[in-house]
Amino acid sequence: DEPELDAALEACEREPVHIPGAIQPHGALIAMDEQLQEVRQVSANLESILGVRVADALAMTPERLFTRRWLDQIRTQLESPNRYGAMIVSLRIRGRSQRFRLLSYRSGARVVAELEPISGNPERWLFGAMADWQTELSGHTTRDGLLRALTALVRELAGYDRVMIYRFDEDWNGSVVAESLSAGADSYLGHHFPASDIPAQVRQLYSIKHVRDIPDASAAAVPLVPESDPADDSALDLSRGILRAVAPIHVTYLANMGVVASMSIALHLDGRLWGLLACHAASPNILSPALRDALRAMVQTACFQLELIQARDDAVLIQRANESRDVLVDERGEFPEPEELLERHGKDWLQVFRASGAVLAAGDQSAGVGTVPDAESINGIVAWLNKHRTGELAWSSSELGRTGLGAFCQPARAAGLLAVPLPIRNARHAWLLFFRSEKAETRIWAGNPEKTIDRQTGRLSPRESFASWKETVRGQSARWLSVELRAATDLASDLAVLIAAGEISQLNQRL
Ligand code: BLA
Repeated sequence: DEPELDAALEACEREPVHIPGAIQPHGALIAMDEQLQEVRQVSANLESILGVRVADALAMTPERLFTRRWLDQIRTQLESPNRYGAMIVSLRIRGRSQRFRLLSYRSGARVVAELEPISGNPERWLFGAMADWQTELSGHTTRDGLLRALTALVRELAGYDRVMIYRFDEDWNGSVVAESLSAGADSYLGHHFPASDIPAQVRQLYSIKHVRDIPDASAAAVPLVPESDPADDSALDLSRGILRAVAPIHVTYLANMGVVASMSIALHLDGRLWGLLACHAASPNILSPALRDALRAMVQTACFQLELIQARDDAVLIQRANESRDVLVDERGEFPEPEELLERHGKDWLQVFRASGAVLAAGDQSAGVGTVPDAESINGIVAWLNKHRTGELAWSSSELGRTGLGAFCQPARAAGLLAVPLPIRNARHAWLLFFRSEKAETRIWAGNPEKTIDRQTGRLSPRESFASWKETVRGQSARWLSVELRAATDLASDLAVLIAAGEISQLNQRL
C-alpha cells in the first residue's frame, strides 16, 4: 500500500552509498590525516596488493609507507585536483617493480589514496582512438546517429556485451535510446526503467564523479581496517573515489539482470544529468585506468557535439517560428480580430508547434483552429489559467488528466496543452493555447516496474525479472520542448502587440 511504499522509496534514497566502509577488490586504499602524518585506515587487502601487512601499515607514517617523493606527488594532486586527477607511480614489492595508478582526494578532514595496479604497456594507441573519435564526431548531425556510434565505439574498445545510452525523462524514469550488442546478448533498446532503479543520491554522485566502474559485482567487498576513523569514529566518504564498494541492493539488481561487470559514465548536457552511457558484461571486465579515462573523455566530447546538435535543431524551430511571426507584420494597421488571425495563420502555427489545435482567447472573444475542446470547456480552461497562472511564463502539460484541467479535456481531442499568456497591459485574460491530442503508446518496461516490498525487511527489493513487460500508456500527448515554449512566447508577444494596437485604434475611433 501507498504509505509503506513511500517509506520504502525514502529508505532507498537514504541508502548511504557514499560511505560503504569497504572497497572493491581490484585496488587498495589508504586514508591519512590532513597533514599526511598518520595512516588512519587501510583496506584489508593491502598485503596482497602492496605487500605490506595491515597492522604494519597502520603503525607506519605515510612517508615510510609511500616515500617522500610520493607524498609530494599526493600534495601536488590535492592542490590541483582537476589538473592531476591521477598519477602513475611505481613501487618495489617483494623485489619486483609494480606500477600503480594513484588517485588521491580529500574526504572531510582526511586524505584518501587509492591504488590500482597497472599491468602491461602504456596504451598509447588510445590517443589515436580519441583523435579519430573527435574527427568522426564532427561529422555527426543527428543525435540518434551519434549515440549509436558512441555505443559501438565503446563496445569495440572496452569489450562489454551490451553498451547502452540510457536517457532520463523529467521524472527521472529512463529508457534505452541507443545500444550496441555482442552476439547473443539480450537487447534493452526501447525499454523503460523506473526512477527508483537509480535513487536520487546515486544520480547525485555522477556530478562528483562522472564514472561508476564495477568490474566484478560478484566479488566480495574488502572492508576498511579499522572500519571507521580511530580519531573521531567517522565513516570515510568515498564519493570521489573509484574503488567504492557496491551497495548491496545494487549487487542483487545486477545479479538478477545476469550482469557481472557494470560501468556507467554520466552524460551531462547544458549542466544537467541527461543520461548515462551504461555498459554490461556477463563476466568480470577490469578496465585499465587509461582506457577508463579515454572513455570518459570520449563521452565528454560526444556531449559537446550533442549540445551543438541540440542548439542547431532548436535554431531550426526558432527560425521556422520567426518566419510565421514575420508574416504577422503585414497585419499591422489592419487590427484583425482573433478569428481572422487564426483563419489566416492558424494552419501554419499548428505545423510549427506540432499541435492538433490552437485557440486565441482575448477578452470575451475566443477562436479556434484544428481540433480543440468546445467553447464552454475553453472558458473553463481560461478561467483556470487566469486563476492559477498569474505570471507571464508559458505553461505546459503533456498529460492534462493529471492537472486541474482534466475535467475540460478529453484526451482524444486534447491530452496536452501549451498555454502562453498574451502580455497585454491590464488584460490578464488573453491566452494563446496550443493543444496536442493523445498519443497512445505501448511502453515496454524492463520487468514489471511495480515496486515489490520485501516482507521481512519492509524494504524495496530489486525486480527479479527484467523480461519485457508491456504497459499501454493513455492520456498523454507528445512532450512540449523548451524551445517550443520559447517560440510560442515570442509569437504571443507579437500577437499581444497586434491585439493591443487594435484595441487602441478602436478606442481612438470611438473618441
Ligand atoms: C545504482 N542503478 C545503479 C546504477 C545504475 C542503475 C546504472 C549505477 C551503478 C552502475 O553503473 O551499475 C540502474 N543500470 C541501471 C538501469 C539500467 C542500467 C536503469 O544499465 C538500464 C539500462 N536499485 C533498485 C532499487 C533500489 C536501487 C529498488 O532497483 C533502491 C532501494 C538502488 N541503484 C541503487 C543503488 C545504487 C544503484 C543504492 C548505487 C550502487 C553503487 O554505486 O554502489
